[in-house]
Formats: sequence, C-alpha cells, structure tokens
Amino acid sequence: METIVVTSGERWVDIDAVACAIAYTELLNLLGRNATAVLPGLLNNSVTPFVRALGLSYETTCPPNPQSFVLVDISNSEFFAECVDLARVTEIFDHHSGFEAYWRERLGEKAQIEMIGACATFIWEAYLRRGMANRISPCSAALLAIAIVSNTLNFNLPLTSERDLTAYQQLLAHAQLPSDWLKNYSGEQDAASLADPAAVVLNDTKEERVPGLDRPLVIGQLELWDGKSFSKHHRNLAIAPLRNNSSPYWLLHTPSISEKRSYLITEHPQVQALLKQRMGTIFHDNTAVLEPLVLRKMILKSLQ
Ligand SMILES: [Mn+2]
Repeated sequence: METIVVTSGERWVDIDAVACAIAYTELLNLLGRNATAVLPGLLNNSVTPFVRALGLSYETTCPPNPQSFVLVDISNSEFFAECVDLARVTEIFDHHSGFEAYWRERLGEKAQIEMIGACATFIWEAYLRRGMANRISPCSAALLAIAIVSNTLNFNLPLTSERDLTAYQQLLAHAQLPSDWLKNYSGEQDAASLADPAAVVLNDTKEERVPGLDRPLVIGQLELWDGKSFSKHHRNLAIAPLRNNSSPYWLLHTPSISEKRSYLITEHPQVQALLKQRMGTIFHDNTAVLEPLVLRKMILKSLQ
C-alpha cells in the first residue's frame, strides 16, 4: 500500500511546521491517499499547551519504506527530518528563500516556495484548490490559523501578504477557536520563554560573518508577545549564552509583538558602532529600540 510521509525539520519545529504537516496529511487522507504526519524532534515554545490540547495527531518515527515524502515549512535539505529519502521527495511547500530554483527544477509545480508570511497559508490554499475547504477538521483549521498569526507575528512582519490575512479569516470560520485565544496563546508562550530565556536563545542563535568584524556576529533571538514583561533579570539570563560564545561579537534581538517594536541589546562597542553606521541605530545603556519590529535576517542584510 502507498505510504506518504508529510514532515519538516529534524529538530525544533514550530507551530507552522506542525500545523502544515498535520493539516496537509488530513487533506491527503480526505483525497483517499494514505499519508502520515511525522514530526521526529522537539516542538518549540510556539506549540503551547493550548495548541497541544487541540489534540495533535502525528507520529515521531517514519513508517517503514514510504513511497514518497512531502516537506513542509522547509526547503534546505540539510535540516530535513533524518528519515527523509531525498530521492523520494515529491512535493514541497516553503516560505524560506535559498532553494527555490533547485526544487523548482526537480519538482516543477509540486514545489511551492514563495516568500509569504506563513507556510500554513499554502496548505489552506491547497484545501481550496482541491475543493475540500468545508471538510477541514476544526483542529487542522485552528492549527493553520494559529500558525499564520504566530509566523507573521500577528501580521506585523513585512513578509506578511494579503494571502495570509485572507487565509486566516477564512480559517477562523472553520476553527471553533475561543474569542480570547490569542491572549491565552501569547501569554503561555511568553511565560514559557521567560521561564528559561537562556535555553530559548541558545536554540535560536545564528552566526554570520559581516564586513567590519574580524569574527562572526552571533545574533540570539528571544521573541516575546509583550516585551514589557522582559525584566533586567530575564535579560541577563538571555544574554548569558551569547557572552559565552566563541566569537566576542554578539547581539540579542527581542521582537515585542504587541508593542510592534524590536529591542536590540549588545554590550560590544564595535557592534553598536556598526549598527549605528549601517542602520542609524542609537544605543542607550546597551539597548536600542527599532520601530516597527524587524526580522533578524533584515538586520543581517543591512549589515552585509
Ligand atoms: Mn514557517
């Protein structure tokens, strides 16, 4: 019997990857295909207890010998779930750049890689294309809706498209979410992040060479819905893993979604000077505020 595995990255998958894997598996099943969602690694803080309580249905290991693999929310094969056989990837949905040409050449129309706010939007559009919008389960609709809000930081990110907003509004009609869900969801996520900021930053750190620094710049990220809850105590915990990195140049980026701003923290005078020179960023007490909020990759781009 045919077996299709729908999966994403090996480690630290977020709500977008979880929602896409589960909802796309459901769509394939509705279409009479034998598909299984497989999420082998840890789910990150964006998959809060509220989300888990929706009743997530997935496997953590691959069934034996799948005929094909569908990848969601990822297109860099270096980070694919380890059970994926690259030769058997037949379909891919992603909204990260870098591998569009490769997959388009291999899979043609079956590679949907575009820079929009959330991969979940593509999955909902696939339901619409296949005429299955009215058959989606409340759980899958809720997962996709939450994923869109989470990945676009509540529609604040510049990548957010009209398609994300439309998909979100249509999904709400099927999702049966309580009216105060966002307050619950964001509160849970901040509480989890602030309970162990060092762990969050450690798992969300990127290192890149930038002109003007003789060692790589290490940028850690701690995403919060309400940055006002970020105290001096949390801040010291969050920068600890960055201070201990092999490169002396570090920066902590904390987007505060409800405030629609980003906080940048660095104690390094050379990093502060570089940000001032390239982005006009002014630091007071080793902290700078950017409005509206930005993405880490936008900061890195300005520094290149
Ligand atoms: Mn995503």
